[in-house]
Amino acid sequence: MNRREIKNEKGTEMMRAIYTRLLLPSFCPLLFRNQFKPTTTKPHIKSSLFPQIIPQFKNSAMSSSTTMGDNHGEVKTSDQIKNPRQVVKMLLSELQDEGVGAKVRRSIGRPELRSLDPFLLLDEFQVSPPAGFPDHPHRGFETVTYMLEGAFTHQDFAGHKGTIQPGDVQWMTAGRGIVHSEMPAGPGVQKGLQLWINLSSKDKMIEPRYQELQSKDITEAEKDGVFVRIIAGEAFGARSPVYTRTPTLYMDFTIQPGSHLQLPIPENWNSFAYIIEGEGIFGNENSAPIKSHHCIVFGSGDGIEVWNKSGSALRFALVGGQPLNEPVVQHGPFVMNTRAEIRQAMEDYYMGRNGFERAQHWQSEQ
Ligand code: FJE
Ligand code: FE
Repeated sequence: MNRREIKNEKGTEMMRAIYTRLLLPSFCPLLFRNQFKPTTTKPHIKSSLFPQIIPQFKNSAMSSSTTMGDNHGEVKTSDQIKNPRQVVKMLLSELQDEGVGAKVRRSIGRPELRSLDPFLLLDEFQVSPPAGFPDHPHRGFETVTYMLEGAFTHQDFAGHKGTIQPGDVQWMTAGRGIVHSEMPAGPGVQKGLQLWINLSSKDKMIEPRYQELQSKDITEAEKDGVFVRIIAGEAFGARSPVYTRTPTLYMDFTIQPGSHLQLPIPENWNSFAYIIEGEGIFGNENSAPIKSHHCIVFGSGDGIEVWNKSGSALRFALVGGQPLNEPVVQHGPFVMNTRAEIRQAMEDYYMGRNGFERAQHWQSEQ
């Protein structure tokens, strides 16, 4: 009996209560509904993104009670750093199973780095067909997918469809609810980064929205051997058109051997770097170089400094964001402020309400 039939035949309040209290907590295997399609053969699912409900309170490496002004006004234009941020944590992301047959290197979102307010998860994904991330929901945050190699096709329950190519970015504000599939668009390994950014309590239930930037539309800048692709925020006097509801900066830097970067980051923001390729020296010029697949968390300060003293190019993503300083209660792809709101999200998803209406009859084509 499917969800629709349950709803039609026994749609009483009592059934609803039994359904949400007793059945929902064990619904993890139903997250990727497509795996039960009779026409496709999909590998076994291991859903480590559906753990216990974990309440989190201001657990970032650093937090501040200062509130910032408007979204885009606070980035300093001068590159003078007076108080460089030091490395406070470093984490090597190791391959793990995710989605259906897919592999990800997770850094933020692992037990060692549960979250870094406002960031909830960072996955470097490597996926070959038929693996992928079939039909699944989101509520309460944004996902930012940045393609590094190959292509990924996205389809959602509102008819939104698209394929992102290398260098393209999809900035998806799930808000009150999205159900979608994210699958490799071609043969072989497709690689990228997916970042989850939390939304403040006032924004969690907004209408879903997409901002899609093709590689050719991403602002690029270069200065003294440092090349940057600006996905969000501002660097070297250039700015991205992306609107970040939770104030965020996201850069893809390539530093040539012998070059040095200084970049201001608003004082009370949290920030981290993720090394895509090569090795670099972060924070203190005399520290040991850090290699690819490491996530580097910065402490407080007014900006970052990075040196490339190796013989080959260093490429890393640099991300910063204004902490929300709100309670975080996460249950897999639902991220809210309270347990009651998580229960509500699960109920809405299963009953097809409050933004999940179209979930009832939709299935992706892939
Ligand atoms: C998932 C909820 C999810 N990492 N990296 C639960 F949203 C996902 C999920 C992803 C994902 C998708 C892409 Cl394209 C890249 C990702 C998690 O879709 F895997 C689980 N278990
Ligand atoms: Fe998703």
